[in-house]
Amino acid sequence: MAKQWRGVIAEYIDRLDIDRSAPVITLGEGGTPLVHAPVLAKLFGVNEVWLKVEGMNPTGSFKDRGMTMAVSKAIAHGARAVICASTGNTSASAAAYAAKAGIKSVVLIPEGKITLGKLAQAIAHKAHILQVQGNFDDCLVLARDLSENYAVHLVNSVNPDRLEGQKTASFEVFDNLGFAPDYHVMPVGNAGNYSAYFKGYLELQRDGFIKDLPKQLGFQAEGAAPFIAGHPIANPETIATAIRIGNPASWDLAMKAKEVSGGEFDTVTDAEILWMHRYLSNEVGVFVEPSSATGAAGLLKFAKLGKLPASAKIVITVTGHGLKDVGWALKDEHGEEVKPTSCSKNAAEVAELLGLERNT
Ligand code: AN7
Repeated sequence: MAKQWRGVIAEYIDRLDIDRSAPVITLGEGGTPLVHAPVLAKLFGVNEVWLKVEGMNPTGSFKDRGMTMAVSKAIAHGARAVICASTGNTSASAAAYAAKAGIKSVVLIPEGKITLGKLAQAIAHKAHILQVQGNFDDCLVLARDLSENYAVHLVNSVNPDRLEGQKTASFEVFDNLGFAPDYHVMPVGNAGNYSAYFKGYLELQRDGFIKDLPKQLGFQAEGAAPFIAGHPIANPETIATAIRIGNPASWDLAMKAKEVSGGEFDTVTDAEILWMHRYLSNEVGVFVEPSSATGAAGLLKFAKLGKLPASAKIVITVTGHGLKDVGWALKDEHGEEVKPTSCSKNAAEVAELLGLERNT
């Protein structure tokens, strides 16, 4: 019988801050594909590129790695309910893991600003959903307030259990490649994931597996780029709703990760994000939600600026699945709705329509 991947807690129990005897709430998260992408290496003019495809997690985003830890620990602490603020993916994940654990989930989402796919997930996993009249940052303030004063356990990435679980992605990259990349690139919202990868790589270095840390490049959408502004933003705006965040929760951790790794933060425009979103699905075969294309879009910007050495080996984390936000995929590059062509049931007519040559 083939062995099944057991989820990040069982796979990395020796390297995680959790008791061996603790309850484990898992949906089999982690073990995601590292897809070799020579097409991108050529586009960026570098040696090698791989995509860490985090949309292949159980709820379709990287959040599951942290949620298995956060919900397992919540159960160990006797929690009967979890709460989170979310731009969509955290809420989908929290709702699923709470369902698996048999406890209640409460999710606070910015009114009208999460994708239908993510909302459907929270509904499907029977979350108690509240649309807050405000943005993600307002939702997080409210979630923190409620968890400090009421019997509900916070599972946003300000909870260190989340980052502890998410660091396993660095372990997998090293386990798959046998080395650490020169650069690790990703989108940045709250910078929880950026900080978690750093934690993972730092532990790999401490334990003697790698010599140098990957330089971590983090990209934000131009209209929601507090790290580039150098201060929180009051009204973040971008089509990449997952990263529509103005006051990142992991500010200090991320600044340290950037400095110690020799990394950088920069911005990309919504148009650059949408271009790369299409390119990844058209040319690489990997369908991601727009926000997840932000890292690769930023790398193209860096390539054009001549900032990437030709010898570079690069891993890009694509954070969430394309099916979460299908609206952008259903439009062409001019913004026109794409409709499949109608046809008859006649083979000769269809062959002509397709321009197929007859077999000789
Ligand atoms: C697809 O779900 O913040 O920098 O509430 O869903 O760790 O915040 C999502 C963030 C990147 C940014 N890509 O990660 C939420 C939420 C996707 C995301 C990010 C998010 P962080």
